[in-house]
Amino acid sequence: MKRLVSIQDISCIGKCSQTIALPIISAMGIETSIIPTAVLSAHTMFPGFTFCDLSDNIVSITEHWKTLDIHFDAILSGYLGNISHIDMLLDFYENFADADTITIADPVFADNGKIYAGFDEKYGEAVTRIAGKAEYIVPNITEAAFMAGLRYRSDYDMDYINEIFDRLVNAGAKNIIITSVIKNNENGIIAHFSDGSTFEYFKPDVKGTFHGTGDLFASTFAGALLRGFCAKDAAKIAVEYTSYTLNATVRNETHNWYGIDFEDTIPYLLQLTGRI
Ligand code: PXL
Repeated sequence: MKRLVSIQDISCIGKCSQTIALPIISAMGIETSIIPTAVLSAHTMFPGFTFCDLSDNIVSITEHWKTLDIHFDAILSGYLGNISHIDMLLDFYENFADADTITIADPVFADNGKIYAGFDEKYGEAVTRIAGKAEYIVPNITEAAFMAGLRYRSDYDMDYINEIFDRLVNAGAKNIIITSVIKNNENGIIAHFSDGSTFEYFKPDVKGTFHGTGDLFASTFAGALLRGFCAKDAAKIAVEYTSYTLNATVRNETHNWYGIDFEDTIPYLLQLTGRI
């Protein structure tokens, strides 16, 4: 069985980061190890959330793992909490990313033109260092613009997106998949790969803001890569599954404001990936 390690926070309520990565990637038939970077009482959209930084634990977990004969087929990172966690992730790559380890980084820190509570533009600059090391980065359009040092624009066009790609490639990024791109009332991804090829895939936009959508995309994409799909097919599967889950969430009258109802849609993920 392939093994992935997911490096991101645990939000005890809110359905995001580890509480999405663990069920989704496990359901895809991949052993999912975790390193929690922080424990939050609830994700940062909940007023009054508590935040326990686990930096010391990240170091001790890594030190212990160095004594084990353990190999990761993929390293997936998401919300990291602070700049020192970025250094820890890069250090983790040094120690555990072998020639055949796929590294996927979601530089979670902003959305809809705004930086999340607890982050600032300095974090945006620092997270760009991951772009130079990870094989795949999956920022949303807001994060991609900040990482590229551009002012976020809601009225973007392909020139703006190509400018982001150019700047991120100059910063060392290899394969860039920009998520949450709106084009002709559709929502999807535009990707630029290290071989110079591009790829885009869109589905009808679902109105509203749904938390954890990026985490669902990144987890599905990472899992699909490990199931042997090429990057374009893995991205397409991730868009299909995310869009399907958003629609299912909206239809579910009891859905919560704070997260998406992926629990109901896992059978479809298994179909998409040919497991059932
Ligand atoms: O969904 C991304 C995410 C992950 N973890 C925490 C968050 C967010 C987005 O707000 O607050 C703690």
